[in-house]
Amino acid sequence: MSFDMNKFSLQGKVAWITGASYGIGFAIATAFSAAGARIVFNDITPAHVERGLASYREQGIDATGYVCDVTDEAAVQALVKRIEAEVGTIDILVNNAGIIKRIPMLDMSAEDFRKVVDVDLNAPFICAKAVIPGMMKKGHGKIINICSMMSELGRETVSAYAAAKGGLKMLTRNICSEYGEYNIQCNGIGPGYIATPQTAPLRERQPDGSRHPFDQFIVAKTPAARWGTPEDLMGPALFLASDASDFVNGHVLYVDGGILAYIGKQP
Ligand code: NAP
Ligand code: GCO
Repeated sequence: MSFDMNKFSLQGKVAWITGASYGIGFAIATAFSAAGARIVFNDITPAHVERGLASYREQGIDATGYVCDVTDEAAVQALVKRIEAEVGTIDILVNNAGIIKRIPMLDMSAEDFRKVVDVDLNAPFICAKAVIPGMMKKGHGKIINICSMMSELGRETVSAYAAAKGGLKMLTRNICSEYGEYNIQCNGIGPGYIATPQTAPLRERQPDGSRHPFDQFIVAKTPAARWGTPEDLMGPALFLASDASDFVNGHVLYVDGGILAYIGKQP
């Protein structure tokens, strides 16, 4: 018995990472490019797509960027057809685009709740539904949903986000159940607390120069005793996008420095 390291290669594969102009999606796309994949990404505004293209070029990555709101099913269906015509059939989809609104539930409007669920749960459904037919024709496919610790835990002010990310864990399991027989693997990645623009408000220095209380809380709750970085997600994402994980399906891989396993350091 031997192991072919090429199982970790993405050579010749087309990978679409949604909302990947920066942050976690950009890091995952960078790892996929290093493994040989053709990178496709989208963002809502032309300015962010242009900024993303410039960032990819700085990394030596010839990415293809499109303007598309992932909550718009007609736009997503049209985008997938355009990607298939201009780049190739999508082998790997990473449902990365996401938003959060930190509002106490009693103060949160139903409209705001729906907006978060629309981007964080409905959109992954829309994008997966758009790419699966092409994957079925090719006889293989990888879908990676970017879940969250909030797929498992709640906390104050993130009711919509936790509901969406909990639903995304179950959508991941359902896509596995419904399309596993077509050699399509659908798994999740559950990042812990990662230093990106999305969590910047939780790490802001206080007026007196001290660290944000939530920053101190997270570092005390994490065995790794630090915030994660987008780079921490590169290897786990590459594993789930590669042939090396062909018998892994319906799983959520938590990349959280151990926070979900730890009761927390005594104050
Ligand atoms: P981020 O810095 O806020 O970036 C989110 C990206 O998604 C942005 O490029 C944003 O584009 C894009 N986006 C938002 N709504 C969109 C839409 N309707 N259509 C297309 N693109 C859209 O977030 P991040 O921290 O990198 O997080 C990426 C993913 O990881 C999210 O799903 C998030 O929930 C998840 N996550 C993050 C953490 C963390 O600690 N950071 C932990 C666990 C999970 P614009 O800039 O144009 O708005
Ligand atoms: C928050 C954070 C978290 C992280 C992440 C944790 O307000 O608690 O934004 O939701 O983004 O999802 O896994």
